[in-house]
Amino acid sequence: MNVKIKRALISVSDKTGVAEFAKKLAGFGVEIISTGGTAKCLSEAGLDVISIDSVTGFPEMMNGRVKTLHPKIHGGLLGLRDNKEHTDAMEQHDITPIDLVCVNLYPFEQTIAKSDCTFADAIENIDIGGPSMVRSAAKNNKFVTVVTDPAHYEEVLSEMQANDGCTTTQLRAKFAAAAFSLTANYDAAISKYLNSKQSNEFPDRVSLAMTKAAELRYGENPHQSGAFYRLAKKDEVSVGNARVLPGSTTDISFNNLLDVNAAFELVKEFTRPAAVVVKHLNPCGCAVDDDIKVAYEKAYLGDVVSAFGGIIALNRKVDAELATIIMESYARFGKANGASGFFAEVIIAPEYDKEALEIIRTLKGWGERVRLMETGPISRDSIDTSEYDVRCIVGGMLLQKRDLAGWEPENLTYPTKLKPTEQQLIDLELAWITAKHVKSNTITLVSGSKLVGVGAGQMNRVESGLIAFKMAGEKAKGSAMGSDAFFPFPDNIENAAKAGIACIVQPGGSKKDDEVIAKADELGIAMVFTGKRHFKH
Ligand code: 93A
Repeated sequence: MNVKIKRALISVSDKTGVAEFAKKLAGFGVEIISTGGTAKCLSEAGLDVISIDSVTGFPEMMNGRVKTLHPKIHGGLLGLRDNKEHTDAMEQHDITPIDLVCVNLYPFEQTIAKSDCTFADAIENIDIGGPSMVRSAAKNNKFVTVVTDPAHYEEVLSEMQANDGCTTTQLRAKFAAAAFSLTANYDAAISKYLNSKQSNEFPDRVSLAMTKAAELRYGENPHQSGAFYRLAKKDEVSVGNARVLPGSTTDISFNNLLDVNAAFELVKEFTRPAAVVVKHLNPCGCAVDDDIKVAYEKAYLGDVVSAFGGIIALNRKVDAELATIIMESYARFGKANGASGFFAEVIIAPEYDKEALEIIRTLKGWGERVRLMETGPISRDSIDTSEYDVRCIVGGMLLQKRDLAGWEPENLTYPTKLKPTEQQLIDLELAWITAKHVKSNTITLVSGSKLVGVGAGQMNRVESGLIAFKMAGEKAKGSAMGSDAFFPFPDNIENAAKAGIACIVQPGGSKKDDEVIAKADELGIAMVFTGKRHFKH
């Protein structure tokens, strides 16, 4: 059935070619209704336009959110011209049929593609009235022609030309199908965008339902006061499942708790017997071995000077023998340096033997003062993956998912000519894991499954390297070096070669990787890329 176009509604965002189209429609005697911006464009082109508000009897309102959403419009689009009830209703409510709708929608996808698009911009560019008219017209395509694309203008006009100002059933059906595809795709883009904003990884609101567990001696410094709050309703001081042993001193400080957290987090990484010594949030000793006693000695000897006043973490039970070794290691250092007050601040272990406790607590000087913390079994599996990493800044706090990445052999790549040996890979693993737990910029050096050098918290990586090499001294020779992030320049590799480093593990990904690799090749250093970075701020 051919339908004569007598009245058209034109409302377009993309105004390309619309004035010429409207002029030609007017040439067929078509009356044109139009919305604000489109009406202006058409009037300026010399056309007579009926404004939308004169049809609806309402002004365009709410910044244009409501302009065409009205029964005078949708009745004119949806009313069946061959249904008496419909035509009676149209007559009764003074609704004039609209035979053609020409609409293109607010540019939602173009808007969200802009780099400076805000959420509010995106929402404002969700077209409601346009798709409603398009759907009404497309539903009623038996009588109404829906034009949703400037590319369709010519096709409509040539049909009208050929059919005395009418469109054919086939054309209307074809355009109706195109119209529903358009609105379906439009809604899909909106839903995709809105769903992408629905991150349920992070809570919208963080309520600090924390309980004061203890007031601490002081904060980071004696002129600051400090307290410990914990999430659960327990009035004991603990770090995760590391709790201060009953009978041990509870006089644990603000800085102790920070260091305990750091030491405990590192020792959890290992399956083999491992020992860690932490000072000022960074490990100064860390070693693995088949025997926990040997691991402890190695960790302690890695940096005897820094171990003084440190936090010791072990992932195996402390028995009488291990307790004796720990006590003696500190006594040795004390004697050698004429220190009377030699001590470690805290020991953290899964469990203590009765005899071990006896030995520690009866040691005069610091045995009675050291804080003992017991954790229960320690392993990578005991890491609570659901916890957030929370950091406070003035006036707010930052939440992130914890850095759970470990040593991932399947993700390693070997870019240098020289490949690491089996033994070197074992040391590279330890260099990488310890680097993860050192404040950035980080360089770690490992030799014989023992941390021998650490460059921590420097503002450039070269300086971190120099500190690590100096600290390791002779022990740097033949050692494995870890870097928490890529090398921006090859300078660090040159320094490493001078210090005698044999192999390096780092994430890779620098613009200058090629130069870094070439330098390692030139200097005979084997390098491994992990593909992941471990910044720790
Ligand atoms: O904000 S809307 O969803 N509310 C409406 O009632 C409405 N009617 C048409 N947007 C509406 N439109 C859209 O306005 C059309 O789809 C078209 O994209 C645009 C044309 O506005 P103007 O003629 O003022 O430039």
